[in-house]
Amino acid sequence: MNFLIIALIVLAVVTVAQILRVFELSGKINNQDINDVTDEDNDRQGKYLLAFSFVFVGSTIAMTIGWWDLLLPYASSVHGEKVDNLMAISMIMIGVVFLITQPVLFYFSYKYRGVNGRKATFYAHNTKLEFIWTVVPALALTVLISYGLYVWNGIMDPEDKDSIQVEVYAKQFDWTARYAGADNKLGRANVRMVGGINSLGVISTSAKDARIADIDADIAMMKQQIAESSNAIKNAKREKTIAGLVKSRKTVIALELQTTPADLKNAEDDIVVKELHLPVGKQVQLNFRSQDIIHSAYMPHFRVQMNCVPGAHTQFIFIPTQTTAEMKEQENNPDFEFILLCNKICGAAHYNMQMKVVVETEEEYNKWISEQQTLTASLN
Ligand SMILES: [Cu+2]
Repeated sequence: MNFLIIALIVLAVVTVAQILRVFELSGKINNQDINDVTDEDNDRQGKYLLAFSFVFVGSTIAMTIGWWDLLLPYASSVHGEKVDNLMAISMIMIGVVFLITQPVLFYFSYKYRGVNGRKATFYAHNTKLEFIWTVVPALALTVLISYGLYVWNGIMDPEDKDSIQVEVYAKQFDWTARYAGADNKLGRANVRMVGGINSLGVISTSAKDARIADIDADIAMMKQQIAESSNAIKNAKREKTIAGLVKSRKTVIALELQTTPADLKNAEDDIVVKELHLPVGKQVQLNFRSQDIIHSAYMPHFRVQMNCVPGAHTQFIFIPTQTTAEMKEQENNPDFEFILLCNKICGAAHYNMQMKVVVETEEEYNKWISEQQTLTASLN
């Protein structure tokens, strides 16, 4: 099949070359050079250009109207409205400029299409004109960028309210959320504490005890295997594994020792879940971490996006304004769900790296959170 396709392409190229050759030869017979540009050629090309301008501008307008309903619904967050306004103003300015400049560009190309003997005017310089086309776009861009920075600063530096603290943890290829519990303070975490149920590596005394118990069980198992086996090569490997486990054990103990009693206490009531629940109208601070590579937490309906960087802490503060139930009604779609998805191509299953987000009333949220088990409880 591939061979046939290549053969077909080669044949097509040869055919075109042969046809051109025929034109050239027939031109020679009639004492014409086919490279000469005639007035008919110029006229035809000019009209093609005009026709293309209608297709180009027309299809741009048609696609904008036709795919309008693919745009996101109105923002479901307080700052989202400002982002949408910024976007709308930019798009209106771009649209107006596009609709003026493109038709003019094509029309003049058509109007002054080549005619044998016509000479182009040599117009080298006009200070006034250059001043206008420099100052007008500069002013427009200054206004847009200043407004953009103003909006951005307002979003990144929100009013200081008591935000609900939630951690959003990214790894290939899923999301996990951690709620701060009754104290609204997240405990510290470290990737070296990751193990068993403690998938986020939260540092607490009970997490340490559970991890040490796991490691001790592994060491005991390895030792037993060594005692029962006479395979020297396999046993040497097992000894190496034990050495690694002993090192991990030391690290886990050190991590707990280095954590302040207050931080250890903060971690005890943390709640780890696989679904993000947010109360409507309340300020939320999402704190992002990543276990492996850069991911990006994207919540399109709230106009929220933030990179999740291994070894770094990033955050985003916002206020949701609509519940999932309200959105189902507004969108006339009983299956509507808010969503958090990864917006950095992070590997083979990137497309499926998403988490459901539920926005509900404060009562519903309080009920939900009270039903969740703390990490400490699930470790015991
Ligand atoms: Cu990802």
